Amino acid sequence: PHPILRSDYRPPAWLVPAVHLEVELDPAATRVRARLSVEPQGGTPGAPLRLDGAPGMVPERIAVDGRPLGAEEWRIEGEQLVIPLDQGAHIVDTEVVIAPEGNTQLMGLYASGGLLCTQCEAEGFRRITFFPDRPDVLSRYTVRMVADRARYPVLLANGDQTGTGDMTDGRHWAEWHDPFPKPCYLFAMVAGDLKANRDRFVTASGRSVELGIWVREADLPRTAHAMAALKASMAWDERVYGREYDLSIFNIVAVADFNFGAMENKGLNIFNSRYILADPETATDADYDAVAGVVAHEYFHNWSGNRVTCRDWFQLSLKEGFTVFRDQEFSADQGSRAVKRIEDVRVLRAAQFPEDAGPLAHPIRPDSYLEISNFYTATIYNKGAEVIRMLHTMLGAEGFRRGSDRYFDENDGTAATCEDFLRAMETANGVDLGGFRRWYGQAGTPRVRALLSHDAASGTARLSLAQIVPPTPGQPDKLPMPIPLRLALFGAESGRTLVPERVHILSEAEDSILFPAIGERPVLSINRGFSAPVVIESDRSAEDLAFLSAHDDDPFARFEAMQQLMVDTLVALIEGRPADEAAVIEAVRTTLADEALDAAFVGEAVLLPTEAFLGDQLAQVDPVAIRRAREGLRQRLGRTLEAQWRAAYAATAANGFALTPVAKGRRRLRTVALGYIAASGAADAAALALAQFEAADNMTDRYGALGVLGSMVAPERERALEGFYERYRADALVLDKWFTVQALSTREDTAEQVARLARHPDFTLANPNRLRALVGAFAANQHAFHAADGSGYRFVADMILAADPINAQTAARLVPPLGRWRRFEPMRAALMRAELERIVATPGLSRDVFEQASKSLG
Ligand code: DPP
Ligand code: ZN
Repeated sequence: PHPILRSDYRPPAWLVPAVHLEVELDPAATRVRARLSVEPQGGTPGAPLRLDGAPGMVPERIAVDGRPLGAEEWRIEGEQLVIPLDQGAHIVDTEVVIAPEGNTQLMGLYASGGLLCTQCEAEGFRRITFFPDRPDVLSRYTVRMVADRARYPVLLANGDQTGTGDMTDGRHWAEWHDPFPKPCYLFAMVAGDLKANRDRFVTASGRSVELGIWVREADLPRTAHAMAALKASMAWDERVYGREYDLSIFNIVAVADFNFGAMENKGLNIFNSRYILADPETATDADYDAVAGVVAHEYFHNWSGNRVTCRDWFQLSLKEGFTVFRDQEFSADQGSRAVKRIEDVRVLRAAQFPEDAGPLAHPIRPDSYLEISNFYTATIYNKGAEVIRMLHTMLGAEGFRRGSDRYFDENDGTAATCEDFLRAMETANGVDLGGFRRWYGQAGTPRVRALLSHDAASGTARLSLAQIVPPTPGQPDKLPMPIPLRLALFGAESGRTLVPERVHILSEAEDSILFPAIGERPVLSINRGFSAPVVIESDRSAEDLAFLSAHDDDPFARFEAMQQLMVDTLVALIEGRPADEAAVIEAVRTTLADEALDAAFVGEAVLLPTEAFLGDQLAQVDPVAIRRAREGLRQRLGRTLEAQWRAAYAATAANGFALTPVAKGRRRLRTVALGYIAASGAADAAALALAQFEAADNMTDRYGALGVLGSMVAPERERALEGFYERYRADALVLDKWFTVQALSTREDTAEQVARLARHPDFTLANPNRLRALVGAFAANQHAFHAADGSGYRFVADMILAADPINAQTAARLVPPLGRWRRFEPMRAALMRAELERIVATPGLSRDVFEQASKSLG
């Protein structure tokens, strides 16, 4: 396969201002008649019309301007239909027959449960009909859907419904028209037996919008939270960005089989049901938050993605990074800003930092790809959001808003680039973001060394800063990047603020700041609020970190100081150096005792860094040594502070379910405390966990207890797992949790259990949620996946190869854990590498898996 290069971008030779589709829906044979109005774009005379198609797709009929074409008047080249055309506008008709029920890749038109639905981003539309499948071809769509009335009573597409009617043969039809020109990746269509939770939203200018969340009838009671989140998102985008919704209908459909989390199709979002359905019995607090976050994300795309779309897929972060930033801020405004920031940074560190440090590292605006589906990454999304956040930090909220207004004004209705976004920010604010552009082109997580020295005699302090952007594949040498660092100084003795927070932009490789009038020894608080996606290397002592964890006035910085203290201690333990365990234990004790802190924050702050994150801090990963050190410290934290954990556990006892931030925080801390009580080895831990499991009136407490039990060797564990299965076996989303909790277990027999679960009648490779719930979770289990005999690697590789022919996109997303082989000690590295080699050597591999596995070997 040939790489697609960003530098090869050329504007399309032909535009398609209007599309008429007539779709006769049938699971086995759906007939699609497409009528494209095409016109040449200036400056490319003589180029034939090229329409993308899918492997094996053949047109049953082609006509130009009403005249059927003979076989010699068109050709298939690769997967493209090529039609030579005279200059000037034409009407091109094609007709194909496709089979949605055989479509296991879940791209294009496919069947899920009893539904027929579509997923077109990035390149799914070409599986539905021949079309220039690229985001810079924008068209107005009219769609006539025809289907069996009994089986598919509801027919939905983008825009407004313009007509419906019955046929004489038991079928019915519906016609939809979307007045907004859009790229084909935003096309959507759904047919099925669905019921709607209906509501209404009146926009700032007084237009009424009909809202519908469409699900199976039995799921209707689980849609209230998504609906509330949708209305809150619509109001938030008006208030914070001045963006109003623009159609009279906004529909969401939940489907059980979906590659992404959700999809922002114009006026008809299609969701993975796990990001719509929520009730206390089946969804955890984290699930509730994820539902609201994803509903907001997809809604916000209506402006950042749909009204202004991407010129080409190299610009993906233009819409994704910006929209993730928007949904993060929305969620921060709905609950605890500090806890949201902690969660987002956790995700960045768990998913993006390793990507940036490995063989698949790429800048947020990549330069090449084999398969675009592989680029829906933590880098494009989460680092992309951090890059936007840095702009927000540097320009201030008002300056950022001026820039975003300008961006939307200038680019509305067009397919834009990251450069267009940056230029709008520049002109609106009269600033030069020249150097900042390097964040778009350079991969790798910058490391910032920050050393603070104090001269008591002169009463001055000096902060020396130095940055290094590490080499990444294809990018051996990097230039320094502008790094906005929020920082402050506190007095080590007095606890006073010596230098209030300021933003310092480290633009050069090295820099220093002189602080006058610093009488007492200062303690440095830096990268507060995680103002830049970098790694800070400082020489702050355990004492100073403990001080910050108790006294910093930025809650994120307090969390960060505690994490750093824990990391320093654990890395020392892993490397066999003297470690200050007592400092960690006392800092945790102080945090638990601080009554000014809310429970949600405490629950986050007292957690030890994950085994994976610890591995990322080491020159070479030895999972056994990491686990031994971490479990040892966890046990000592559990034992030494057992009374405090029990007190926290008692103080957060559930009494009546509420979704308020306070109630959520208490549930969070409760399960964290339960985990430490279990870690202490207390004899009653399993009984306590089972009691929580059985008494729970909500999934957060129940699943929290199950998570603790999952790693125990106790009869209570089996009882809880069996009870959970019996209670929820009919609910796919909850059953996913049952698979996950076993795949994440730290027990010695996890590998065997997971192998058995892969043969369980409820396991299937065909459902992406289920595949991720078992295999994705297992690959994140640092103990079982990294078993010394390589059995974990073999299992994951086997699953990738088994899933690849069914769903290449989802299979490819399981490859990166194996791709981290270079980071591991030689024995494991060789075993991981061998599995990647076995994958690459397999005949008939998809482009998706081939790209991920071959790049991982490189
Ligand atoms: N549907 C995916 C998302 O919203 C891709 N656009 O991020
Ligand atoms: Zn998105």
